Amino acid sequence: MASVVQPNADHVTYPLRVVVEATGLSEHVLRAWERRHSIVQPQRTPGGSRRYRAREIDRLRLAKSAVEVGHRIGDLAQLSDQELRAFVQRPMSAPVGAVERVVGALGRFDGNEAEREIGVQLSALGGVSFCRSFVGPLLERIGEEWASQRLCVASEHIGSALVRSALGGILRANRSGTSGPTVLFTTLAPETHELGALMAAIVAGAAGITPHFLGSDLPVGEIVGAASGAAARAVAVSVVSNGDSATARNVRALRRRLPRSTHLWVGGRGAPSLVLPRGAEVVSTLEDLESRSRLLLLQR
Ligand code: B12
Repeated sequence: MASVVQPNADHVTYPLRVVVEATGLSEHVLRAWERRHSIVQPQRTPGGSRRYRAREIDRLRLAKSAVEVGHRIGDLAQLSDQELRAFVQRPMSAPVGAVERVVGALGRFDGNEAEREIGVQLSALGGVSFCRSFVGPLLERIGEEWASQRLCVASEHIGSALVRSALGGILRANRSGTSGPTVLFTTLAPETHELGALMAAIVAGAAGITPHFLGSDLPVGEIVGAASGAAARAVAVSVVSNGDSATARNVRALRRRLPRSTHLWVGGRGAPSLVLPRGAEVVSTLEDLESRSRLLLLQR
């Protein structure tokens, strides 16, 4: 991609008008990308007008190209320019084929092939995009195939075990280097679906939180004890099964027993159908969780 402005000249800066022209991004989109995602951080004149360096203009053009091939700006903002370039060459449709290949391999009980494909996607996408763009759709497909009896329970179990292992690896690899506030991730008894909580822990960890993953199916008292012992600023529970009255009861008990200053975040596909007590918040998506995590960092 040829640059329209002088490369490597940080002392030369350009006004917004030039950036709009050079990138093809509207002023509105530019401001949104900066405000919400900090994709670049332009300098300001004493009068408050934005001034962009050449490398920032190039970065914006790269980000625009990546968005045009289907990536989400929220997934791109923290990437280096080199990583952005790799994303431009990797259209988002790739994981669709990959999901089908994994499901096919599971149907043949070919765990090696499924594991190989999962590994390819992890190294291509990186931890956070792997969770969002690949694991989410994969579990959805496995669930559909299982519900319509095209995939048996044994195949589903192979898939769950492989995903569990990949997600655990990401969490372990990211463990060092986090110093942000502690958030616990778990599921309340009798919820045994643990993968959503694990994905949430990874995404929050990447946003600067120190995630503690407690596994699944925990009684309220255990979570309260862990929150106190770990001085957690928030507890995030994943609710996947729909309409389980015990889970709803346990969310209420958990809110009652946690200190008021400890946030209680409830996510997962079953969360919107719960009647939540005051002080418990539905955090619907992994993107919402990123925003909550950043807010928590600011409140330190
Ligand atoms: C893997 C799996 C299992 C595995 C779980 C293994 C494990 N180690 O976790 C096992 C075999 C144990 C299992 C058991 C059961 N399962 Co199951 N399972 C699934 C499957 C395929 C994936 C589940 C999963 O992890 N989803 C979690 C994430 C990926 O999805 P999500 O909830 O939409 O979450 C998204 C966001 O909300 C966010 N998120 C999730 N959690 C959180 C938390 C926070 C804080 C935040 C911010 C965000 C967030 O992340 C996701 C991003 O995409 C689903 C299919 C599906 N589509 O989910 C069925 C599914 C959930 N299971 C189902 C059923 C029926 C069962 C069983 C009742 C089956 C049975 N007869 O025994 C049992 C119940 C177990 C129990 N008591 O809890 C149904 C639930 C239907 C319903 N209406 O409740 C589903 C939907 C399958 C289907 N299509 O019918 N299951």
